[in-house]
Amino acid sequence: MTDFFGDIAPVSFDPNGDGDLTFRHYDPDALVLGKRLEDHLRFSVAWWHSFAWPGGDPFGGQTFERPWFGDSMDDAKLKADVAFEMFRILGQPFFCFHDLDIRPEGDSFAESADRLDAITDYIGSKMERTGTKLLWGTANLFTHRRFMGGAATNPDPDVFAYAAATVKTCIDATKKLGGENYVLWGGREGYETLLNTNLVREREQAGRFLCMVVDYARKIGFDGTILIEPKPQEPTKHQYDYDVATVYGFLKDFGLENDVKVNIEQGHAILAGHSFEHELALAASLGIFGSIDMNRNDYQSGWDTDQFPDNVPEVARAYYEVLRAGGFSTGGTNFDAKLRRQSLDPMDLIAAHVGAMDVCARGLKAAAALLDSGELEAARAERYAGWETSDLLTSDLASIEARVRAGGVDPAPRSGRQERLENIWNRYV
Ligand code: XUL
Ligand code: CO
Repeated sequence: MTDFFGDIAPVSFDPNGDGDLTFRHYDPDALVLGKRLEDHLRFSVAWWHSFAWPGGDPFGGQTFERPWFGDSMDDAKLKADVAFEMFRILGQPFFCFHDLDIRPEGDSFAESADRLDAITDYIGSKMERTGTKLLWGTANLFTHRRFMGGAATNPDPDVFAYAAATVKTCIDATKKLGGENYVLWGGREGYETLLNTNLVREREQAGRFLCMVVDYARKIGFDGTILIEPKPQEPTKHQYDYDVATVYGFLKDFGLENDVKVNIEQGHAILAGHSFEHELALAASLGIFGSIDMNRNDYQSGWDTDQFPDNVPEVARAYYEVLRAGGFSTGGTNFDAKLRRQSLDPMDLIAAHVGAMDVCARGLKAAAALLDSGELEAARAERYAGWETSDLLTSDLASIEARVRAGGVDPAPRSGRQERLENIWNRYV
């Protein structure tokens, strides 16, 4: 036991509660569309932002003082102790990690790998005791300077090898902890300037890397889902996993569209010039929807500020698409979100997650009610009713021309009814 969270008690559901740390909307056991809310939302805490991030921004360094900030394995264990204390307070079912979040880097690759093994033993026994599960593991292939020119796409073959070896140890660790997914976010897989970049070769390297990852995961019997997390830029000027459509094209190119899905982050979707729901709907329709990172950007600065969600209508749109896709299978709702740097206190960490979980619960319930009413889906089906009956869609150009010329075809403009549908939407949210 640590005393980091003091006397903060486990958060419970009370719709009329008046305390700061109460769920007013998230009742894990409530049934929505026949499924427990906890099983719909599958909340996950991100180890990196909650326990490893020191509170810096581009203009200033560390603002948080945490007793586990340091480079030793004892610090890493204390960090894990505090993490599991927070999980007990929140009661969320999952967490996620990068290797670098949970263990200090060693002086050699072998030492780093041994430390990962040791800390995952330590975390694994806590998971067994508490029942908290791993949503996904991932490798940090972007912080260390060796990765400044890319990991899989680095022009130096030794960096490619270092990245591949690192991912192998992280898949092993994820499997060992029963992780339900393995994520690859290519933060440095892109370029800073086209003036020194061989686009074709770099893309091939990324494809080759991903094929090796899929092969290895299957070979060792990892039965979780492998996920790519699209992001258009930041840290690099241009990233190869730009958005869902780009990732799909990439997967098709390397024959991986049945092996890899996507982890879609709200803020990344916005950075790519899309809405979150667009990315979700597209992934679902392409058969590659996997999981979500539910954290928003600041709409004025445009940066990837990784803030906790606070906007119910916005998350309702997202969950509508998740539910329409049939809900999560191995995926879940990961808060890849960090506190603001002035939020110094342990209670801020709890308040951030409690608020975010409540926002998501409200959004999901609204989306479920609307989906259940069938109102939007009936309008959608009606809009495409002609497609069900017309033989014009499957004909060929010359026969179509003949029929149009003969006068048997009469295009009749019809209202799209957008405002009516927006009004329906607003009745539920
Ligand atoms: C970066 C980001 C990552 C990934 C995991 O923008 O979202 O934290 O989620 O590497
Ligand atoms: Co993310």
